[in-house]
Amino acid sequence: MRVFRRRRSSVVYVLIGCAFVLGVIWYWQWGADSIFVMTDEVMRVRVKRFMEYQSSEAGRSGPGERGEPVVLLGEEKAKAEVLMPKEAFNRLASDKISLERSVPDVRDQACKHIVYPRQLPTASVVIIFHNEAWSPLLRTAHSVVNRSPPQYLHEVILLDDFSDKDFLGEDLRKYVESTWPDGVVKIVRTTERSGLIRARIAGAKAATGDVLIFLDSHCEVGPGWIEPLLGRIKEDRTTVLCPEIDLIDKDTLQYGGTGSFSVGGFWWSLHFSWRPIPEHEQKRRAALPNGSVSPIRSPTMAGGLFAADRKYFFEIGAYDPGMDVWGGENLEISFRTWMCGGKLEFIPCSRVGHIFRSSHPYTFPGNKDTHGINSMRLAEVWMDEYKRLFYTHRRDLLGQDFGDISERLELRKRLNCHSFKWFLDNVYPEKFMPDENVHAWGMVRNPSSNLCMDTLQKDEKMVFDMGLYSCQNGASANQVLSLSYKDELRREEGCLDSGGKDGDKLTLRQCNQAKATMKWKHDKKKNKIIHEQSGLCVDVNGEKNDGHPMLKPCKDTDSQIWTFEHYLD
Ligand code: LR7
Ligand code: MN
Repeated sequence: MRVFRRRRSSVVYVLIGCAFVLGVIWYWQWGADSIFVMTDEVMRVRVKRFMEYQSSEAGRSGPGERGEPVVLLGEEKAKAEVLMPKEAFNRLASDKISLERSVPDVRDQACKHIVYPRQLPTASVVIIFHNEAWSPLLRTAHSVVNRSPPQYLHEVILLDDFSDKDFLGEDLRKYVESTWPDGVVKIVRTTERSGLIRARIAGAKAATGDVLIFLDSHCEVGPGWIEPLLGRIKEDRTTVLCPEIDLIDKDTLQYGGTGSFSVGGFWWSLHFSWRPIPEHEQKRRAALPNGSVSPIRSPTMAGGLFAADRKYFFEIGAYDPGMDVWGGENLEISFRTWMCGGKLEFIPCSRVGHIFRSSHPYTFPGNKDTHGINSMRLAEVWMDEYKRLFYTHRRDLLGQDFGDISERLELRKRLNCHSFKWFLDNVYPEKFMPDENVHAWGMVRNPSSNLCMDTLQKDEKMVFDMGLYSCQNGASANQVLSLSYKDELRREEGCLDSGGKDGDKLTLRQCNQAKATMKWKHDKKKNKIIHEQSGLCVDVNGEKNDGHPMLKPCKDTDSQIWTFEHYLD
């Protein structure tokens, strides 16, 4: 009896086992196959569409084709000007241009000879938008579909960050469904205004391709843009990559190519800056294959346009979800990528155009200074003692509430990231620190007048004459100057220069170590500031002061006495 029962149950097991094996075989043979058949069909549609666009592109004609400018005249011009303040770009010109216009191939010749592996990871292109105008948004989507080989384009996600413009609701849905019935373009919507940082996180979470590529909602991608990004990530999944950003003119929508001469930097006020590719990086690249178009290591990125392995993006902490609306996330992801073991690179052979607008065509809920508060979070989590240099610029922010950063601090610990000093030493050694490795820094004061040298709010990227203003006792970043070990009187990027004649003003312009007219001597006993080349002294220009320090023959007078706020030697 017992034996029989055991035998019967083993028969059941064998039957279950057989059923399972048959099931697996069936799935392999038919189930999986039918899925493949479906995919093949969709892929066929996509390949056909791609080939059709590619072969028709050269013959296209109409306004703005090949990225040419659209110039409006008469009544249209007047209308466009009325719209300008609201849209911050020429919407009428944009609306005249085909959503599928061609753009010029601005790549370096050398790019066209690079052969990428046939097997590349697939991309989810995430385009976030809040109240974007119709034509730039859809032109972005069309350009991605038309210029990305279908086998690499897993999907395009239009991530609507709670727009309230009517046409971005049903109309957009219908347009997308009828234009791309194969489903390659998808719309995902947030249920509240998230701001661009959380919107990107939502887009990344919705994505299922191997690689994430983020774009702003007013871009056009260039020919061959996607392969160099996917190829490099296949080579090294810890790279975060930016295409080279071309300029789409906000007035004429002209697509203009830029060269590959710049990398990203930052101001201590935590705004992004462009700077020339440093020499050490040029040297490193020269030794690489395809040297002139090889990836360029960059300390930071502008923010909107980049690619990362999807899993890696989340491994290194995606974004700080505590950041609101706009600003700061670009430097945060840059510092974090480098400090936590990744690399940030610009890819010269991948070109994407972006409309640079004059202002934001959307509201900031609560009128908050989101760049300021987001940057506080960035400084507090990632910049260690160097956050002091940010607060020098933003004393107004001291004591303001920046929310809870404990999870980001934990992330930094968990990933065992380098210090900010490591980042400065290894990734951005050119970065000038106003209060380190200098003889003296801070306010430069003429005690008898209590006037201090002052930029008078002028933009340091411009050339201007240094001014004078009543000393603000360390409260104004406009009065911070440093006397460097190289005898420069300088700010972050600009140095004081002078023609060296009696009465010449002190002009702030891009530092240049080769320039003898940019060298100054100061000793704290005599308290003079001497222009080395001419031997003249900086003078507050006495009673006749016109708001500018100037060079005068040296003499024993109060108007030539200067003290620095801090002396380090
Ligand atoms: O609340 C918002 N929700 C959104 O979805 C606010 C904005 N957005 C969308 C918006 O529709 C757009 O697609 O976010 C995107 C970026 O906003 P923009 O275009 O107003 O920003 P920007 O181009 O002026 O600013 C740059 O810096 C930002 C800092 O937060 C972002 O990182 C932007 O992506 C970034 N843009 C670029 O890097 C493009 C190249 C510019 C350069 C140099
Ligand atoms: Mn933008």
